[in-house]
Amino acid sequence: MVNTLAFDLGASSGRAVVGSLEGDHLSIVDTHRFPNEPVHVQGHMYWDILRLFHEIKQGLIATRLKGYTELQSIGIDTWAVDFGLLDINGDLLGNPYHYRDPQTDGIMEALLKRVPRSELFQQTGIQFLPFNTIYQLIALKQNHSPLLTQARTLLLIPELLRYFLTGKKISEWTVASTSQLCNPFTATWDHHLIEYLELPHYLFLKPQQPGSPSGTILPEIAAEVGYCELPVIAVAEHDTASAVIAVPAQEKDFAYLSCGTWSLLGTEVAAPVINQQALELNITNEGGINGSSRLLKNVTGLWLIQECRRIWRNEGLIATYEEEQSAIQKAEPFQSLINPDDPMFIHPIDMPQQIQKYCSETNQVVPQSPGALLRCIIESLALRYRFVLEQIEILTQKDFRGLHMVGGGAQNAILCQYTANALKRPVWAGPFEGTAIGNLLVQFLASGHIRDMQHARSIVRNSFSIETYEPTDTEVWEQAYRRFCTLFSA
Ligand code: ADP
Ligand code: LRH
Repeated sequence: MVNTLAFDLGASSGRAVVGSLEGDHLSIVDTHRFPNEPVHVQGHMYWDILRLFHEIKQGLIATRLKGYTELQSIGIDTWAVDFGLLDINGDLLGNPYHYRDPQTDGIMEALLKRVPRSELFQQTGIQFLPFNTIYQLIALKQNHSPLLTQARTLLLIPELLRYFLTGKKISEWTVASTSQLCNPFTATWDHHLIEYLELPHYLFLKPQQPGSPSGTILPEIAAEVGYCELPVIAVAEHDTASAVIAVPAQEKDFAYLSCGTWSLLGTEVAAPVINQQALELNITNEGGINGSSRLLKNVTGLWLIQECRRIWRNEGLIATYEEEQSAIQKAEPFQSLINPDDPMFIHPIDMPQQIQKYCSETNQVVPQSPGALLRCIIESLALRYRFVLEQIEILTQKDFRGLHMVGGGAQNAILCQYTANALKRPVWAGPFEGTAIGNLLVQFLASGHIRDMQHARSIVRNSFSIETYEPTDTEVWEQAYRRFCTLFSA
């Protein structure tokens, strides 16, 4: 039996997960969990990066105390696009901004007046999202931020946390690809684009492929946490890339939905799909393992619910997942629908009020109770998934038999069922810890305990239970879908 450790940090929470591989069976144990709560200061929104690093050290201590004294390696994956800047001494400059920080408001639109959208897509293959690294850097430049003038190195969040552990500055491809500053064919930074934007070219280190060795934890950290000589692997450090690796698909062509704060829906392809249609559909081509591309679309996901929860918690309403599920079931179906990707949902102060505003402005019934609001969100998400899946099918000329759903959101039974209904196809839910499992699998691939991706996915099928949701009520859902498309000319 061989043990490895994954640190998997999503936008809402983080965890340390030990993976034990015995033959073709992988078992996982959570050794530490912690919330990831952004901090608002003077009109800005930051990640609490030092607290997150502290939690990683706590995770190492907790793992050792749970008896895992021998670890073959560790790896870190996190959300994408955000970064830290290091000065000439290798010290972190400032606190990394959260991708929902308002500093990028209007930046993408302004850049697209200077650079044709088609050209930027041709060069990078990345979906136009207002918070991509490219727009964050332009915002810093426009604000004459001393951070940028002082910076010598840019590290994306998983790279930064790995650097804190090892002292080594190494860029990793899957997460670098999300910046919208890379060429997806050469798997490195697009230096022409960087020069054109007058960004300092020396900030960007050549990205390494997932599975690359990245040193060992620093001696002082080893002493603090009680491990020595612990090797660190640059896994597929973008959490979504890790999630895709863990999809338990048997067939070569499959559709997945990585369901957490975001809903990432797409397929794995051998080469980037960059054409007029992909541009019009605003699809992304992020870097995957073994030179593959992740052709997918970012759909605003459970963020909508997380933000309602935050408001309701302060009002003492709805506290558990069970209460949520029962409130949804009691609410009237298809009263009001929203387009989850409307920009007004990126960072509202009060999500329930924002949804009510949206419904009122689109002349629909305004949902009042938490149950009505949740039902409106879940139905709208399921319908949006159908729209995006059909877009991906048009682009790839493929027909998918069903949808693999991984991530925390795959535990939401109503969401899984409604998605199956909307798609008129089965949904296969699980594993729920997809991102952490993908992280562990890359470590076992790097050590040679797993042969290749087919072997990796067969291990996932062999080790974790998958729940199947068959479609029901398809006629009502078909009508709702037609209404959804008319409402948003989606
Ligand atoms: P991220 O990586 O973006 O932080 P996760 O994959 O950890 O997201 O998923 C977290 C989300 O999954 C939660 O916000 C919640 O909405 C949903 N979730 C987790 N467990 C359950 C559950 N038992 N029932 C319903 N939803 C759940
Ligand atoms: C999901 C995710 C997604 C990115 C977003 C910023 O956690 O990494 O793939 O687009 O966060």
